[in-house]
Amino acid sequence: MRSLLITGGAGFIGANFVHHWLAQHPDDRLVVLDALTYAGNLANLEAVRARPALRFVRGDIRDTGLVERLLREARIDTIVHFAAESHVDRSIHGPDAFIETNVQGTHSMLKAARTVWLEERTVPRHRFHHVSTDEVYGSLGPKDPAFTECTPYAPNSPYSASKAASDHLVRAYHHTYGLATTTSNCSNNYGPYHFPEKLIPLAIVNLLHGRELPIYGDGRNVRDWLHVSDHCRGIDRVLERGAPGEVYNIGGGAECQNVTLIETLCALADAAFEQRNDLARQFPDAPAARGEKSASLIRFVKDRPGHDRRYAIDCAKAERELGYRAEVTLEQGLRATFQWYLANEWWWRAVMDGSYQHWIETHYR
Ligand code: NAD
Ligand code: TDX
Repeated sequence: MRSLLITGGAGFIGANFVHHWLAQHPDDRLVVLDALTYAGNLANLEAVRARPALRFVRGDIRDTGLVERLLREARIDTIVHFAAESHVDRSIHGPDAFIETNVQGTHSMLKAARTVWLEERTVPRHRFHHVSTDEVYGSLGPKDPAFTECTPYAPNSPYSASKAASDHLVRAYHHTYGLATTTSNCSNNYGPYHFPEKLIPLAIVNLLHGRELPIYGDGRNVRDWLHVSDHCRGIDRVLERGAPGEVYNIGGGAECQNVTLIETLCALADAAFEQRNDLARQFPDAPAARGEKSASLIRFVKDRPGHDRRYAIDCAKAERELGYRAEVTLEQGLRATFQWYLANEWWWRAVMDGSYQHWIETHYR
């Protein structure tokens, strides 16, 4: 039985991971530590809130004393570290929070783990798993081979630079102090509970409201899309089979240009409105409610500064050493994600206007 501390467990991937872990490892205990920034929402954990195995603590990963206390109190043996500032556009407008949370916050987590696990020796075995990104490897040309774990780091945005710094700190704590760390660098996730500022959920919510679909630059930038359920399975494999000190790339094997991705979502919306009359009543401002093409909302807008052209992940190492393989195709995943947003309007409305947060704070103080 494991006792896990999951940082950022009220965010998009962290919450999906909490759902995954509770379903796959029902005997384990989980503590979620999350500051509930704009990106963290207890609504993401609503379906599992009553589970006795789950404890939620609102707090900041930079509070090293708090992290140490949690590690001792719950005899945590496994940290899965998701907490971060994660949106590239926000990092361009305000990099400070990215340095504070992603660099200083990760260092605070490492310091606490070193004190409690290596000095106080509270548990016989431990694992610090750090969740990182393929963006640390920089940008690929159209014919370049995909990123491997040996690709040199070349981060281009304040976000990816802060993640790169955190990866180096994790590596250093393994080599210098012997902390049993693993790191995974994954590609662009999508799926349920994805905050509607990132491309896919933003496009879904906008097209349902008849709002423009902004595509940066020429829209030919390529991302390697990974359904969040595959990412969770990948991290699970790293925890079960990964070796301390190692890094694993986790990808979806689904490269796609942004413009193609948006056109696919538009086609899914058009088909859904054609099949279901009720959708026109639920979302009367959507072009598809009037029988018009959702793609009419596409607008090519000013490019993101320093916009990376292409990401692609080579996950041969994870396949070989962990038995990892992405199971969800991009077509299946986009269809399921679109359906999830249709069925969970309460969720995206609540997280966008913060009303769920207010409700939970007044009811569960
Ligand atoms: P997210 O922005 O949805 O969630 C981040 C969570 O961290 C939120 O719940 C937030 O409240 C919490 N948080 C932020 N600052 C905190 C602090 N100082 N203390 C405690 N909690 C804090 O992010 P996500 O998309 O779920 O990403 C999770 C991790 O995965 C991040 O480390 C990110 O860099 C990495 N990643 C994400 C993607 C992706 O496509 N979303 C891809 C590769 C890697
Ligand atoms: O409105 C938009 N229009 C647009 O063209 C937005 C929000 C994005 N884009 C483009 C920029 C990217 O090429 O779409 C692509 C995807 O953008 P994001 O959803 O912002 O993701 P990205 O910048 O690729 O970073 C994501 O994947 C790697 C996550 O946000 C990171 O946390 C992760 O590390």
